[in-house]
Amino acid sequence: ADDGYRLWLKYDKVKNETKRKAYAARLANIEVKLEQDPTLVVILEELKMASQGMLGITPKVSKTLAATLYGVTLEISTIADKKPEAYEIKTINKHSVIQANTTQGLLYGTFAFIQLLQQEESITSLDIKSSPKIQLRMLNHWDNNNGTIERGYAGMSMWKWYELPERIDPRYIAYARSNASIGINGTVLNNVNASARFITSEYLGKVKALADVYRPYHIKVYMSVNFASPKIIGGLKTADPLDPEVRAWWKQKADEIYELIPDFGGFLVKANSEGEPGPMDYGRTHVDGANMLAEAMAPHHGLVIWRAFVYNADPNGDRFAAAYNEFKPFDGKFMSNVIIQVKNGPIDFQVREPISPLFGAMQKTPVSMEFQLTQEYLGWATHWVYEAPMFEENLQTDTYATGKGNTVADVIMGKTFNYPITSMVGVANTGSDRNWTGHPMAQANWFALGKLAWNPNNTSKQIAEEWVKLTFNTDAESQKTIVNLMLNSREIYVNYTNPLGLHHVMGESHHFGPEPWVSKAPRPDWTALYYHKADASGIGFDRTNTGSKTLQQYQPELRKLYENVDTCPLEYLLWFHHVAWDKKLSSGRTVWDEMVSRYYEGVKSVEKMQAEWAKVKGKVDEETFENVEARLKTQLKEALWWRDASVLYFQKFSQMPVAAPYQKPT
Ligand code: GCW
Repeated sequence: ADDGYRLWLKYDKVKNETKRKAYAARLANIEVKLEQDPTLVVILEELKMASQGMLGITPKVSKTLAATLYGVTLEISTIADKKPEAYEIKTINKHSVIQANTTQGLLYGTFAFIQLLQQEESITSLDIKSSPKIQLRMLNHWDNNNGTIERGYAGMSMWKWYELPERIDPRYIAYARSNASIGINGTVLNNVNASARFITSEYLGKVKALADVYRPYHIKVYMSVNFASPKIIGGLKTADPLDPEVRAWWKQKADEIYELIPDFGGFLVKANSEGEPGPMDYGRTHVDGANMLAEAMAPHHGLVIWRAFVYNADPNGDRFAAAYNEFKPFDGKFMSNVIIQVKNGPIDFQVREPISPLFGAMQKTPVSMEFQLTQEYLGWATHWVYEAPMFEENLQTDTYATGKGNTVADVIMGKTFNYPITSMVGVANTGSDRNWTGHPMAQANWFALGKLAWNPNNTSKQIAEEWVKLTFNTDAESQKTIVNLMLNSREIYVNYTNPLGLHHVMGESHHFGPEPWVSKAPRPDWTALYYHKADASGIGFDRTNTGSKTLQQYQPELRKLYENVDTCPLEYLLWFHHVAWDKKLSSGRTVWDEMVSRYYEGVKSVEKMQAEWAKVKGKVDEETFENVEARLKTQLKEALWWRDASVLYFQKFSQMPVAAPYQKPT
């Protein structure tokens, strides 16, 4: 049985015998045309593991290999694409040649080559050239030092701080391999709600141990920092970014870190957001705060990644507007080693969000994309939601920043404004669960982040197909079934939870299940009522000129797409409009009937998912089959809960009946 621990790096025996023999002939000999290097060690180890598992052979490694013999050549040489992470895979006579400018490129080329074998592709005439379109491809872990994970649904933290630095858990290496195999080159080890303890000397020694493990895999370590650290652990009276002592403290801290970890990536900062400390506590600005840290990091070429997830608790305001209002005026004011990390949408990782207006607005200061892999608002680890279609939807949205044809993907790739730093981040969905992600299918979301960060124009379909092939060594028909399940899963979840552009109607604080009735919360912009605004007159948040006017933050062309209530795509309707319950929609149904139908069809779709999944019984390993089967039962139960709670609650306002086809209880 497979327990999911190996993720997409399965390396099971290649079933097709002809192919296996052909691969084995090639992998029998490896020619190494480069100097000894720690990355070369892990490359050879990976090739060995892959060969032993898939082909039942152990390659012979040598410095030269006769052209008359079959083999794999690893070579550092100058290739056409000068990017340090680029690689080429070619077939030259009897050799499969993997070439790169650096060992890092070679590492990615090697994984790409192994993945071809895993997918049983032909390798007889390869001509592949690849390099990443984004520089920083990262996971952000929201892990705390007591082992808990904020919004983590797959067990506890995998970093065992109390065992470090002495003991290196084998999982750290498995983690590094998995990330390197999809091109991820950075990891933020701790929660953005950061404990200052992580940058004490005690913890830095532990962080160093992890950095040493990840270095050969070219995964740089970053830390989230608490802005008030100079006070909390430094004994200073203030953390004011303009205070000379504070500035000196951070400089010294940066020096201390780089002394231990010369290739340390940088700091990630959540400041003046949800109660976290920040420069505004001292009447200073985001620029003052970020630049102070940037100055401390600059001599070491370290980065400051400053988050734009900010909002102020104004009961009559529009949280949608906050990040743009706070950051747009500072465009160009940040130091060159600062990047602003923006969540995909304007609110908070909801099941569907329009793009954050900051994409396309910041011309002189680079912004990067923060996606959430952990399914905080997407059914935790019990609902099957493949997130790549959601990411794709945002990445392919045109910002019209400098005219038509400037998608979010273009912006974050640095194409639109020539950003010197580019980055895409996923808030990790990993934990100590044996299969890493709790829901076995959620592994695909981690995989997708790597593939999209490598190339934001990759499609969710391509990625799903590849992941399924790597993960399930099964027949083509079953693969297709699983891919289709994946591709439909997110829209199904939207339908039974937040149809028509509803958002933020989930359970308060824990963010699970429906609670559209929440009217009191520690902050007014945490209640559901603030967002859905359902009343006798209708439902939805008016962000047009008759409402909060926030649509004005978009370029006129994008604004136009959403502004007109009659042409606004139904998926976004309640994001931008307050509409009467009996308003007729383009679907021919009233708002109420459309909502109801989506809730009910959503639930039915989960039943269909169960039926589809049943088809792969015996085609995927039993353990995964049963795991997913059981989770789908929970999903159905919870989908019914969402549907019934939501329909009943909103019916109080609509006072309209549930349409006939949906009146019979399921
Ligand atoms: O979605 C919200 C989460 C918080 C999280 C915050 C953030 C780390 O509910 O738990 O805090 O986002 O992104 O900072």
